[in-house]
Parts: sequence; structure tokens; C-alpha cells
Amino acid sequence: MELNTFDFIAREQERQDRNIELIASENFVSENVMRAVGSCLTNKYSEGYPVQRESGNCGRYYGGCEVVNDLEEYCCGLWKQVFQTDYHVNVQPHSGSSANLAAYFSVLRPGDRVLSMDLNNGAHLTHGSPVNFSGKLFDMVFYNVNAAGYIDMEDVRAKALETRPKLILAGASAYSRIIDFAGFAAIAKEVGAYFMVDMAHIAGLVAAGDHPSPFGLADIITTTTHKTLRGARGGLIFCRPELAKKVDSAVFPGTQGGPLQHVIAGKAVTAEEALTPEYREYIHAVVRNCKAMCQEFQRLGYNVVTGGTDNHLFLLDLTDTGLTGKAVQDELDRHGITLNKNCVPNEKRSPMQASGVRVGTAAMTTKGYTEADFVRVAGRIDEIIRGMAGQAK
Ligand code: DSN
Repeated sequence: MELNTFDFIAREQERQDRNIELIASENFVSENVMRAVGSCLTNKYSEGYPVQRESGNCGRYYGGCEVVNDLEEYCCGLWKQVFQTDYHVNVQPHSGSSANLAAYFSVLRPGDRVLSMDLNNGAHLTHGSPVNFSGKLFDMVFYNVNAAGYIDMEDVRAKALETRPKLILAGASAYSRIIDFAGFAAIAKEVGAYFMVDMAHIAGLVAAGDHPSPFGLADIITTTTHKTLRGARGGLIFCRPELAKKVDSAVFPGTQGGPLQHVIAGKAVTAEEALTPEYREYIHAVVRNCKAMCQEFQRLGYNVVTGGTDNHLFLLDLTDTGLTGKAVQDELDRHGITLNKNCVPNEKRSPMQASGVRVGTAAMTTKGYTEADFVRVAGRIDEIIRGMAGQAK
């Protein structure tokens, strides 16, 4: 029988049901998020913004926007509640990368200098990687992590004083410790730089009070809505009210056309869910589970970057095993355990091989896993690693 698209969706559903999902940036959304994202709102064009937004914009470029205007305003209001902030919010970015692109363009011109963390030390591609628009468009300089893998705040300050960036960026994709937003803000103030935070990974923890908030400290804050926030796939930008016009113009017409109103509806459902006491409990469990699993790996003799975790993820440094992160990722895939290879600080291998793996607990906590379940999975991963190429640890 001939295949159709729904055969692939059924296969993927089966894979998601069967596998143990430890990719730190993934999660499982609710039926309501699915319903919103799969709704009739996908049919609507709505370039522009609802007229009453703070930025004094000129409205939509299409008729028939009365419902989506209300929806977008509703969504914005919910996200302000989630983070208990009076910052302006733009809910239109299609992704975290789009949010970062627009955030940069709201206050920077091509060639301006940005101080950020290196991809190899745990940052995101859009934080200045030479293969990404960020590294191609801006003059990127990087701060380091120290020998233990912690962000080196003395190095941040020294680099800021030396290079005088126009913007300092904090945030990461593979960093397991609390980020000192207050320390970054003080350094940005000292050198007269904008301070931007990409909180995509830890946004759920910020919402639940399990990580210090960047609100009140950063000028611009970007996030995705599908990682620890457990919602529709997309991005958000928050900014101080005085930057609202610049940020809105940088999203539309600067870097995007029509917003995805079905995704904005999904983001609104995500925010409704993030405002519940159950969501806060969920995030507390994610953090608890992560500590338990990380400690089990350490008990089993593994080297954990920074020696532990404060959030929803940790990095195993596999250098001592002689195995690459890629080999371990592939072997775990064969056993139905899904995670991703990751560079470790002072990485000697290419990012395609890498010397570590990143482990996250957000997705399986959604499926109901407890600390004991994560400890059991750590033991299973250890067995598999020990079995690889006779590499007993
Ligand atoms: N690529 C994502 C991650 O896995 O962390 C970040 O956007």
C-alpha cells in the first residue's frame, strides 16, 4: 500500500511512546497545545500587530483580524503573568533563533560587537557561532568557563572592559549551573552595554522560581516555549518597555512576515498551563529528578561537568572512557534511549564527534518518571556504556 504523511506521524508517535527521551531541549506537550496548534488559526494571515500594543504600531495589514488581535493580546498578557513582569512581550517569533535574530537587530547594526559564551562551552549556535548568522553579522567576542566548567565571571568582566561590546549575552543550551544574571547586569552597566538573556532552556525554572529571574536585570530576554516551558514550538521576546518599538519592528517587518496565529494560540495554552500549581510542581520534580540521576552517574564513577547540576540537565564528560559522545548517542539509540552528544569544556574533538553527552529530565518527568526511575535509567546507560567496545569503566 502506498505511504501517506500520516504513516510517518504514526511511526513518530510510536517512537515517542516507546523511547526514553533524555534530550534536554525536548518535552511532550498537552492535548490542548496540540489542538490549538492544529486549529483553524493556521488559515489566517495577520502581518502587523494589534493596534493597542505599547509600541504604537500601525495595526494589521489584513482584514478579518478581530479575533487574532484579541488572541495575541490575550497571549501577551498571560506571558507577563507567567514571569510576573511589566516588560513588553512579543509572541510572534517563529523560533528561538528567530527571536535571537530580531533581538539582536532591535539594538545592533551589522558589525557591532557582542560578548557571548562559546558554542563549545555550552552556548547556542545563535550566540555567535561562525557558521551562524550571528557569527557572520556581528563582531563576536567570547568569555570562558573556568577549569571546573563554571562561567568565569572575572573573565566576563575582563573581556567586557577590554573589548567594550555593545551587547553582552547570557544564556546557554548546555550549562547545568545557575547563571549569575545580577553579575552580568552589573558588568553590562559598567561598560555601557545592552544586557540580553536567552533563557530558552531554563525558562520553565524561572517561571517556577527554581532559577533566579533575569527580569528587572536584562534589557532584552528571549526564550523558546517548547523546552522546560513544555509548550508549542516557538519563540518569545521580552524587553524593557522603552525598547518595545525597536523589538516589535525588528520582528515584523524586520525579520519575519506573517505571524503563525495557530502557534500563538499554542503559546497561549502553554502560558495558561504554566500558571497552574501543577506546572510549578512539575518543574520542582524535573530539578529533583535531575539531581538524583546526576548523583547516580557520579556514584557509578562518571565525570560530570562542574561536578553536578542546579537545573534540568547535566553533561557527562566521557573523555576517560575513550568513547565519543557520538558513539554513545548512537548505541543508546539502538537501546531506545534518546539523548545527544555534546562538546565538553576544552573540547578536543569536533562537535560532530564530541567527548560528552547531554542528559535532561524535563521530558520523562512529564511522562511521570520519579527519582527512582531516573536512577534506574542511569544504571541502564552505565551497563550499555560498559558494554561498548569492551570499554569497562
Ligand atoms: N538546539 C536546542 C538544544 O537542543 O538545546 C537549542 O535550541
